[in-house]
Amino acid sequence: MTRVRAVELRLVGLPLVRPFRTSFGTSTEKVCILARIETEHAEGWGECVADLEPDFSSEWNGSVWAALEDFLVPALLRAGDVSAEDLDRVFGSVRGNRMAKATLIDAFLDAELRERGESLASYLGADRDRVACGVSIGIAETTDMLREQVEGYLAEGYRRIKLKIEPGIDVERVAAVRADHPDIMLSVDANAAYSLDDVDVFRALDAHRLLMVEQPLHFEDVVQHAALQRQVRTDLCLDESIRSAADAAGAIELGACRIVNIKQGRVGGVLEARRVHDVCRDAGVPVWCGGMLETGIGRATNLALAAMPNFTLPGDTSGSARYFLDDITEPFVLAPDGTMGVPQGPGIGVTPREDRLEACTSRREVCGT
Ligand code: SMG
Ligand code: MG
Repeated sequence: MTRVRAVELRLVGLPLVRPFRTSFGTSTEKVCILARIETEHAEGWGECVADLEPDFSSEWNGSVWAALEDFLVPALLRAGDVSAEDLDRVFGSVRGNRMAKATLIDAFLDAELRERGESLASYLGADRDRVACGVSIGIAETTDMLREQVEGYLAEGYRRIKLKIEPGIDVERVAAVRADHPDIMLSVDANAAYSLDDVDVFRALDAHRLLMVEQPLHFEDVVQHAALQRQVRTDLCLDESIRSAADAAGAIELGACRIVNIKQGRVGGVLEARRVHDVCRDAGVPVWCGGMLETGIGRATNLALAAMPNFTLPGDTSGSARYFLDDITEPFVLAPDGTMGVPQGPGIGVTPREDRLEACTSRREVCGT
């Protein structure tokens, strides 16, 4: 049990090495909120997965900052002696706002673990110290440009290639990449861009032996995903639709997916992510760690999560160089065998480099003493 003395919020921005285009837009810069929590004995870091706009989710940096400043940080400062497991209760009067809550829950847990000298990976019950990594490739201008990018990432060692797709830029691209690489682990992610009227697209994709089709339909429509899963052979995976362990249990029960993408920030932090993992494990559903173009802070958190036993598929835990010229932490480097080391130090095992943090910060606020 420990008391939170202060919370420092920062808005940081880092240019991406190449634009990242999805079915809902193009990002050229990573802009996110970092929280640093000071407890009586330690400090901890949390990174928010929200973005500049409410496109991937209904939360965005502006809503997260407001939720933190107006409700969540004051609740934490008022809470007195607590442990990370108490925070769901501390934040219980605020509905939703999972990405905002995750930022504080992860930062608090990091501080708690640093205080007792335990790594996040060990706390979560990780069963390995390296994890297999995949890469998510944005929608490219042309098929040939995509093929070239795939070639480059495979040469770096990535163990699974995920292609972003949208209506009209799908089957032909997948066919081209599959023809180049008959045996790679290949998947697609539609970010909710299709409807059940597009079932023929997914039937056509069946021919290309994809590992999965991620979030093909509307983010709120689990029943329709179940209807689609009955009509295609390829495993469906849900991302946006899974906001909690309860969502995961419901989706699995309905037959809406056979694989789950776990993003700890999307589900309200690593503690809920562990519950999602457990629900899926008990149902025999494999999971993998999603990514939100995190800086080294969020990446360290993701790597610890990805080392849990039911994370049996390579995640979107790519090397820092795939995103940034100069990360906020020391860079995470992909080994030639396509794996990355899980941080072993106390907590998430990394901290921002002071000079980089200052250079990237555009807004800062300290709450508490
Ligand atoms: O972190 O490498 C990464 C990005 C992985 O494709 C990725 N994320 O829907 O899974 C997803 C997307 C959401 C990111 S939108 C900016
Ligand atoms: Mg996704």
